[in-house]
Amino acid sequence: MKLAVREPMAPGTTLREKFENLAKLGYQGIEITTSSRPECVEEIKQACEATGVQPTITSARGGALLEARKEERDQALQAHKVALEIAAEIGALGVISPPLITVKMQNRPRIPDLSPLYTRAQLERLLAVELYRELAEYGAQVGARVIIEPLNRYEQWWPCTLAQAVELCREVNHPNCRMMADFFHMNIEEADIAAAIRQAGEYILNVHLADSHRQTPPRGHTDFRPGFRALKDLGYEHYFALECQVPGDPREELARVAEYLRELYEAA
Ligand code: LER
Ligand code: MN
Repeated sequence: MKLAVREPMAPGTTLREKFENLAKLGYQGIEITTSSRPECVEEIKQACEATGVQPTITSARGGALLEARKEERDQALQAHKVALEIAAEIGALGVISPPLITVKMQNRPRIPDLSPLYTRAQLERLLAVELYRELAEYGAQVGARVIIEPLNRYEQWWPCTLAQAVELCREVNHPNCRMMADFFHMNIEEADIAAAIRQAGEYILNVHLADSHRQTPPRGHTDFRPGFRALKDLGYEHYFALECQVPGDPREELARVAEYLRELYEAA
């Protein structure tokens, strides 16, 4: 089991300290979020080389991919391309992309309903397919993937389930367009987490871990074992990244959680 955390969760002030601390605490990877910027690439590469901790994912910074205003979509498209370039340079799999999070969480203007020509849902979908195809093609050129993230209904109208994200990937129909599974969102949206994972199969390139109330496992009531079993059966070989609150002393808690998750995964 390869464990990672999101960059802001790693103890330490500088990137180098964060990488060093993660190595000591039993983590092999880090998802680059605030430092997903071209000027940080050298520092990330050096920290990776010195500690062996691998940057696994980058983030796109700026714009909103499915906003009503074209200039915001263009900005997001460009930001995704930069994040794909950074991912390729630092050896990360690709850029995470929840397509509608920014529009919903920042209360931005949504694509209008143009029925009876096209409904809003149809337009958002058509646009998503076009934009993700362009990004997948760009990803293939530079050597990285766009990784769509389904989120729960309170953070994104769609895609919310793994099946909806798989459907989107199938429509994009490009090997560099894939998706991920987040246990916090799955706990809200999936009827059966293990079945959803089995159906998504090889489309899953990344996993986020948080307990039911978005704190470190096992503080909540999510049973991770059936989902872990499904991932093991699929031969999932990518990272599991913690994305949650870390109560108490972060070093103690992160070390304890790494050990706990490894044991749980082994036994699943
Ligand atoms: C947001 O809730 C989330 O799960 C993040 O991974 C978004 O990038
Ligand atoms: Mn997530």
